[in-house]
Amino acid sequence: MKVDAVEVRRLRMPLVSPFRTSLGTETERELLLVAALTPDAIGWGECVAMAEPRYSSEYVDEAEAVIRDHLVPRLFAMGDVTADAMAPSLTTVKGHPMAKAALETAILDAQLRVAGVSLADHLGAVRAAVDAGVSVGITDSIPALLEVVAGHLDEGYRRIKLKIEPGWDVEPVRAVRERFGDDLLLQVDANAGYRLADAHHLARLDPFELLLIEQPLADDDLLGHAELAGIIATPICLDESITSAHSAAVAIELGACTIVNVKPGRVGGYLEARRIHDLCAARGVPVWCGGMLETGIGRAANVALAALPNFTLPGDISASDRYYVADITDPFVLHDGRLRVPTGPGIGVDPIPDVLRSVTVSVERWPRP
Ligand code: OSB
Ligand code: MG
Repeated sequence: MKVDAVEVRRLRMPLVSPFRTSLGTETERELLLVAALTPDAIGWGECVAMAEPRYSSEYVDEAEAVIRDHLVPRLFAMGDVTADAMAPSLTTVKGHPMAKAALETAILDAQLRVAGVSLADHLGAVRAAVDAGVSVGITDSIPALLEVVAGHLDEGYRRIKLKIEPGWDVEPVRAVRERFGDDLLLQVDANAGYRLADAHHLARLDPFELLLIEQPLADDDLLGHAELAGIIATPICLDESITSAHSAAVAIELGACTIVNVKPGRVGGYLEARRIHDLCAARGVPVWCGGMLETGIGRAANVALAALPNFTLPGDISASDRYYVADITDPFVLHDGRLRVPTGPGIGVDPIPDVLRSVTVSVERWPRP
């Protein structure tokens, strides 16, 4: 495939409500959208880097610079571009998986649109709809939390994830369990907010039969997670620690986790995400699809990924209105607690030009030299 130009636009979209985690509070989403302009199709990829490097080292300003100065020149040097050849062609740039994932996804989308194949089919999806979970931020009080959770359950969400941090863990979990009962699928996410010395405190979550605890310890502390797994009964799931299929294999081998959160941006793209899915399936480790407050563009691709067979737990894949008043695509909506997997070619959705224009703060375009 020939790529005539790459366009990167920066969007700024207010969130419907502030999202507080152990990392900080987000009130708006600033993000990059990558478009690959080819003779026969435009392909789209969303870069999930956030405005500040709190979740991982990547952030919007540097992702834009890396795409412009290091990734796009390598893309044009490829001549004939295919999605499969992208990652090998970008290995001389270390790191920056979110920037790489956005560009690879734009290429993959364009390629699949030309071939008339949906991303879901290309990846090996086996479901027409995926269970929707929702990630609930830290609130000012337990009554406020119960109100937010009750609202999401009324909407039909099939799983609740509570963000936790030291000082906001056992009591909110107890309150949600007591109010909504033992059948609620409930899990927590610490975003690396604890230390191994907190192990006995985290064991106090054991009686609440959580599906999992996500990333309790530091990103690089696989041995700590393995040790923690021997102390707490709640299954450990890793998010930040898993950066590739290789790191997933190591984490599983060490006993650092028994469940994996797959975020395509964190691992460099949907092709690596599928490799992690396959590797985990072969080892009997369930996976689920994480989220990064995506717009409809990133969400469409995540929904396709979550339709693969070993995505057996509900993902952080919520309806558009949980994040944005007006999404840049037709909104994803809940149908009986599920989101439908797009069936059109590529990611199966397109930005709505007027909405896209209204949230765009800048556009850069680099033609093939
Ligand atoms: O840790 O899973 C996380 C959002 C931004 C950064 C990190 C995380 C999250 C979420 C939200 O939990 C998931 C979503 O998009 O709904
Ligand atoms: Mg997480």
